[in-house]
Amino acid sequence: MFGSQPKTRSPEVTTPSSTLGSTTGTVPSEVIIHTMPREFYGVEASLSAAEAAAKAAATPQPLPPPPPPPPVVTAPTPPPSHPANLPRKRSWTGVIITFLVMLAVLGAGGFAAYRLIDSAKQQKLLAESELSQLKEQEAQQSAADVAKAAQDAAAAAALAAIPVPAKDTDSDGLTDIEELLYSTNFREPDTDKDTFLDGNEVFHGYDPLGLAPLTLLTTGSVKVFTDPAFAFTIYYPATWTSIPAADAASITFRSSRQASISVTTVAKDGTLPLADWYNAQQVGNDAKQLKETLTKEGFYGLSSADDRTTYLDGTDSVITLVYDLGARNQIEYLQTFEMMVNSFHLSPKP
Ligand SMILES: [Ca+2]
Ligand SMILES: [Ca+2]
Repeated sequence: MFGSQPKTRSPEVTTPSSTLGSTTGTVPSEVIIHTMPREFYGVEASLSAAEAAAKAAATPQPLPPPPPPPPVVTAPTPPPSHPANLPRKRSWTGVIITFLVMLAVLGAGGFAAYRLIDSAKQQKLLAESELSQLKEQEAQQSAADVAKAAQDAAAAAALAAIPVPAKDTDSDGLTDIEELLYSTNFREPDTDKDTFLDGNEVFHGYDPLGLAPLTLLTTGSVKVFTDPAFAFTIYYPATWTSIPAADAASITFRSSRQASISVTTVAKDGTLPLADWYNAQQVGNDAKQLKETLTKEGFYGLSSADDRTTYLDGTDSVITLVYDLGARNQIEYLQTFEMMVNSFHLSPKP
């Protein structure tokens, strides 16, 4: 080996073959000596002690072997416990008790279900009963509502059928419409300032526009109608129209507002009182429901409660005066009607 046993070899000398024989034992000057590189002979062999120590120090030392792993400590195996899960031996008593408990639970559940179903049935019956009662109440209420609506409608119709007095602005007894007939001031209750109200003057036949003895006739506010058949006279507004009936038994004075006042004459037993005559005219007539009156001309009469019909006793005749409101449901000419009743006059029989 190269390292352990360094060889010490003399340098080889090479000489040319031509000159080798002849020059044995001597070395010519021109001889070339080749030496081997140092590494060829081994470095350690020629190293000094100091170099060897330095090399040894530079050479890495092998690592010490790792320590052995600690021994694995395993938990000690527990001792075998008592086999709790092992099937125990059942006794018949336990089975019977379990069976009885289950039977009791099932019975209680069934009873609860029965009570629940029964309660639901009772509630359903109660709801049906309440619904039936509610429907009956609604039907009764509906019938009552219908009846009440009919009563209200009838009352409204009756109320609408009741005529109302026309407007009288100055409250002098003449409606604003009537004030036009007599050319009075509808805002002045005493137009001529004679301390008599306009309505009162018309009622008695006086002219409300002038001092007495001016009358409605003298001022031209009214005209005189003379009935040819029964020989009576009566005033009527000058602007109204007189319309005799075909049978000449009545005369109608019509206003421009369709209201009218008619006069009808019928014969009567001269000895028969007016009330008896009235009661005999129609079943249900009761003269006690009429009001007695006496005209300015001295005629006894009976007037209806609404003052729009008057029966005058002509002894052997009855003169009926009727104020017809016409299409208007307002009382516009009541004072004029009273004026005409007061003006009625029977001519003496020849
Ligand atoms: Ca008036
Ligand atoms: Ca007056």
